Amino acid sequence: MTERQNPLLKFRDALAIDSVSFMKIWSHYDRDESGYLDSREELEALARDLLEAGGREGTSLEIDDLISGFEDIFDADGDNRLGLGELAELLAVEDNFLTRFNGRDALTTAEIEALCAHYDRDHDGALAGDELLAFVRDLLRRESREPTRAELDLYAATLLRSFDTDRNGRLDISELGELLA
Ligand SMILES: [Ca+2]
Ligand SMILES: [Ca+2]
Ligand SMILES: [Ca+2]
Repeated sequence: MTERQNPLLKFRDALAIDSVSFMKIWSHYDRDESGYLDSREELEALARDLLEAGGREGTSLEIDDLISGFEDIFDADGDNRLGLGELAELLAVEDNFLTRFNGRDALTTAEIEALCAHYDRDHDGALAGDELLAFVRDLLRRESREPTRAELDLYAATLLRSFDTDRNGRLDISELGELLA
């Protein structure tokens, strides 16, 4: 049996989880990639890790209580599963980085560099994978609506089709410039 990893431990003392780490956390718990934390197994893994990050080895009663808590408090639309936005509320993810650019049509070069640096967690000079999804999620949330995972994937693919001019599957600074300048 492989050792279970708890991605939440890393953030035990953090004030907020950054948006790219949040996308990685999401992928960790949505094991069947359904776009929701919807099975007992997924919710239980999340509950157990949350208790562990709080310094407790949860009993099955505590885990059950916490899962009911998810449903009572965080399942805002009452569909008995957690969507992307609902988990973001639960985990206290950082504020949307892009709100600082609200009302602006074009960004300056310095602003585009700052934006790229914010999402480019592996410092390779481009946004790809979870970095790109986190950026897209924040873009779509500027319309003050939480996108679904399916919408994120679709929109990320659309952006790549339009702006990934060298077709390497990632958006670098100059490509982001085409999008945002
Ligand atoms: Ca799922
Ligand atoms: Ca990167
Ligand atoms: Ca590219």
